[in-house]
Amino acid sequence: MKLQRNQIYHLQAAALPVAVCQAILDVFNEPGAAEVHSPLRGSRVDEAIRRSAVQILEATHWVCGLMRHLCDGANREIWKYDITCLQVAQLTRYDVGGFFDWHKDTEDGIYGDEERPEWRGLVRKLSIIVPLSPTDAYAGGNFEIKDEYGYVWKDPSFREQGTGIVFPSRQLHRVTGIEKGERSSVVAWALGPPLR
Ligand SMILES: O=C(O)CCC(=O)C(=O)O
Repeated sequence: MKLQRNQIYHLQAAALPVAVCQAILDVFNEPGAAEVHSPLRGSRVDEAIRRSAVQILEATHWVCGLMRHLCDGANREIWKYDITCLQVAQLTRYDVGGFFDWHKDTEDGIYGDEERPEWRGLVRKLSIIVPLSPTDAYAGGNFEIKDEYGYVWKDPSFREQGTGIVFPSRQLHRVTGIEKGERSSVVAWALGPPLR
């Protein structure tokens, strides 16, 4: 079967202007150590898997409005998933040695009663990432996506400041180690009813 479009990720060059990237960076003033999450082992800081500083922005934050806009455009073109809401956005800063190893943003788990009412019964469907740092502000720190055949997508556009990158949350992805400088990004997740 031949699919008509690349279903792995959607790219929008200069989705956010440089001034907007800077305005988002200005919001990043309460960084905390990034945690990893797994259904079996819960949430914990584990620097063998992920090393960065993060800050969560609630769904009502203006940054989430922009991320939802990028998500909707990509979703209309490619996946046409039912999306109910944006969960939250997360600002991330990677210093030298910072990275995030291969992971998925969902195991297709459905948010249950222990979660916020607006998330209950929903799953993470799409992840939206925008690199906020200028390309030459860092070395290493490459964002990559792995497909189901193990092929690693290393699109040079993934490094461009302000590019909108949208992909299904169940897709493996990573950020390689920062060798020089600092890289910041904003990530958000779109929730919707489970696929049937
Ligand atoms: O910082 C990035 O570009 C990616 C972050 C990421 O993969 C995540 O938070 O799930």
